[in-house]
Amino acid sequence: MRDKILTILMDNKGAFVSGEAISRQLGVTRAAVWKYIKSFQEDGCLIESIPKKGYRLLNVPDILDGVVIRHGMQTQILGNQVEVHRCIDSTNTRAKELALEGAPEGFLIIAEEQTIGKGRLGRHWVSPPGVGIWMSLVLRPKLYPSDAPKITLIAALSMVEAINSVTGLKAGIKWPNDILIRGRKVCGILTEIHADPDIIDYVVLGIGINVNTKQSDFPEALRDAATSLYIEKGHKITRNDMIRAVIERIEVNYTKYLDSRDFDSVLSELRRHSVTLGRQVKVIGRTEALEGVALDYAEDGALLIQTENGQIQKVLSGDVSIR
Ligand code: BTX
Repeated sequence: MRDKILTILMDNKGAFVSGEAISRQLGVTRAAVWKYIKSFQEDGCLIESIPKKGYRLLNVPDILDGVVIRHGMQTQILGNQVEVHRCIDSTNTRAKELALEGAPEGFLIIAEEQTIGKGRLGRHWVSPPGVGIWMSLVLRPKLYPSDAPKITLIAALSMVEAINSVTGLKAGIKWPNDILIRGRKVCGILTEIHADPDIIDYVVLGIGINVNTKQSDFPEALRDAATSLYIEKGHKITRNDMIRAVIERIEVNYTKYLDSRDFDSVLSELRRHSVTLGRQVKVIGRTEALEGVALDYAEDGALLIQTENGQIQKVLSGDVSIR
C-alpha cells in the first residue's frame, strides 16, 4: 500500500491529488491514506496538504527507495525488483545469497551503507552511509565463464556513459574495473561469477560510486586517490537519478551484446574512454608482474602490453598502475 500511494503521488508530482481519489482507487480509508502521507513527510518528503484540494508532492529527499528508483525507469528487465537496505555487510554477498535462492536476472540490491564493502582480491571498499551508491545486480547471461570479464567492461562503459549523461563530467576507464575522473577513482566494479564448466549460472555485478562524498568522508589514506561526483561537479547529485541512469545504460549495452555477440563495437567505445591505452603501465597479475606500454585490447577484452624487449603479452586480469 505504501508503494502504491507513493507511486500515485509521484505520477502527479507538483499537482494536487485528493485523499478521496487515492482512497477510492486503492480501496482504503482516507484515514489510512493520511497515515501514509504523514510517514512520507516524516521521511523527508515535501508534501503539501490542503483541505478540499488534497495532497501535492513537491520534493522527494535523496533517500534510496525502490519505488522512487523504479519510477520512470526505462528498462525491461534490469531493476524490475529492487531490495534496499539501510545497512548491510556487502550488497555483493546479499546478491549471491539471492541468486543461489533463484533470484531472477535483473534483481537489484542497494544499500545506504556497507560495513564490509568488498573490492577485488579481498580488498576493502569504503562505503559510508548516505553519500554513495553501493549496489549489485544479479545477471544470468547465457555465456561461457571465460566471457565474464566482458560483463565488467560493459559495466565500465555504461558507468562512463551514465556519469556523462547525469553530470556532464567526462570519466575514463582504467582497465579493467575502475572509473576515474582527473586520475582519481570515482567508481569501482566487482564482478563475481558462479558457473558450471561451460555455462555461467549467475553473475553478480557490484558497483560502488562515490556520489555525494566529501573529501573529509574518505579515510586519510584515500584522499589523494579517490574522488566523488560532488567533489568534481561542485554540487550534489540525486543518487536515485544516478542509479536509474546506470541501470538503463547497462541494460542497453548488455542486451545489445547478448543479442548480437558483437564485442567489437563495445571495444571501440572502450578505446575512446580508456585512460590506460597508450600509457606506460605496470600490471600485477595473478602470477607475475609486467611493465610496458598498454597497446590495445584483444578481441576478448584482455589488455595487450608491449614490453621493453618488444614482445606483446596478453593480460587477462590484473591490477594496473599507470606510470
Ligand atoms: P578494487 O580492488 O579495484 O579497488 C579497491 C581499492 O580501491 C582499495 O584497496 C582502496 O585502495 C580503494 N578504495 C576503497 N574504497 C574506495 C572508494 N570508496 N573510492 C575510491 N577508492 C576506494 C574495486 O575494487 C571494486 C569495488 C566494488 C564495490 C562495490 S560496492 C557494491 C558492491 N558490494 C561490494 O561489497 N562491493 C561492490
